[in-house]
This record gives sequence, C-alpha cells and structure tokens, in this order.
Amino acid sequence: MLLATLVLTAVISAVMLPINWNGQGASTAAPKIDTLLDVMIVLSAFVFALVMVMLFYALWKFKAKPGDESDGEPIHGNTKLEIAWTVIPTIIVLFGAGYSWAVLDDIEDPAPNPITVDVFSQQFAWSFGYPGKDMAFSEGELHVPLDRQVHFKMHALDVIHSFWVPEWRIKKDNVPGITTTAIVTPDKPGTYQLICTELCGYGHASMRAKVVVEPPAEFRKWVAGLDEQIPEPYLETIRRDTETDPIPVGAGGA
Ligand SMILES: [Cu+2]
Repeated sequence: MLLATLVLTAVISAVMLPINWNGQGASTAAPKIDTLLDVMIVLSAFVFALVMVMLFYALWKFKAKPGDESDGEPIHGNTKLEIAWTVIPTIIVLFGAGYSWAVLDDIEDPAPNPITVDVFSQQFAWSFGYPGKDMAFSEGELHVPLDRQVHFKMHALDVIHSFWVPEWRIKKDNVPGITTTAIVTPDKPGTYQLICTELCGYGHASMRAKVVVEPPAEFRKWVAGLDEQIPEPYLETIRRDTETDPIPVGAGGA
C-alpha cells in the first residue's frame, strides 16, 4: 500500500510541478516562495495519494458480496491506527509551519540601507509617498529602485484593502487604524501591476496601479520630478495609525 501511495504521489507531483503556478518572478522572495509552494504540492500530493489508495483498497477489499444483506462487523477502535493518523498529520503540519516560518524570516530579513515608501489605499485608488524632505507623492503609479530593499508602509484611508504585485509574490493587507509593513527587494526591472486583493466595494476590480522597477538613478530622477507632496489627510493617517512593525516611517533615505 505504501508503494502504491508513493507511486501515486510521484505521478501527481510530475503533473503538478512543471506548471508555472505563480507566473514570472521579479523579487528576491519569488524563488523562495515558489520552492515553498513546490514542497507543499508534493506534501499535499502525498496526503491525497494516501487517502485515495486507502479508500480504493477498502472499496475493493470490503465490498459486500451480491445478496449479502447482513450488518458489518462491529469495530471498537484501533489504537495503532488512531496514533498513526494523529502523529503523521501533526508532523506534516509542523514541518509546513516551520519551513514557512523559516522562509518568511529569510525574505523579511532587513537589508542594509532600505528605502521606505508609504502606500495609501482608498476606494478605489492607490497613491504613494516617497522619503525625503519634500515628501514626494504620486497617484496611480509606483516607482521603486532596482535591487534595493523596499519597506512599504501600508495605510488604509477607509476600508481594508490588500497590496499585491504578483511578480513580487508578496501580499499585505492595508488595515484602517494600523500601519502594516511589506518588505520587498525587486530584482528585475520592468513594469508590473499592483492589484487590490481584498474585496473593498464596487470599484474593487479596477483598483490597480502601475508599478515601475528601474535603476536607482532613474528612480531618483522620477521622484525629483514629482511636483505633489503627501496631502495633509494622508499624513494624518501616518501619525495616527498604530505601527505594527518597529522600523519607523521614513527610516530609509532616497
Ligand atoms: Cu479592493
């Protein structure tokens, strides 16, 4: 039975693993998260295979003969089986939790000289504040420098929204009243899309923003060319909200 389970696990994994589930990756976190997903796919395939093999074995082995209308034998538990089906899932879940924890810890490891960008979300638009004395502000378009860790400070002005750039893999809720943090190091230049992934009202599906990852010099030039500053009501959310991450707002320099 173990052999059948392992063979079925291998077959399912061989079908599932070559599929590029997450699409192109464009941050240092992407390959680590993709590997985590692959490990989880193999583990899930094993559990699925085990259940299927036991189910079909039971269907075949204990099938009633034609005309047999009698009750099945009464069963009063099976200690060995119950220990096994408690211990094995516990080990699998603890391994999954430990591994995910290690990956999260790794991808959120603070790098030297990060840049902080404030993200403001509201029904149904994104806007951004950049560090520096003049607090440059952009609406509907986010620029970040290539190969530098960015600490995004998330602020929600009305309801809960969620910040998601699929190529970066990172997703973080924007919650009114608190400031959450997402840490990303973009490692491929290009243009991407920021998508709101928390159903936030009628305009949710169109709540998107353009994301540009570019060399540091071009990024500085773009920020310097912004002529708007973070508006006062937005600054108010920064001051008022509870910080959930110890890294202070504006710690990174441009
Ligand atoms: Cu939304």
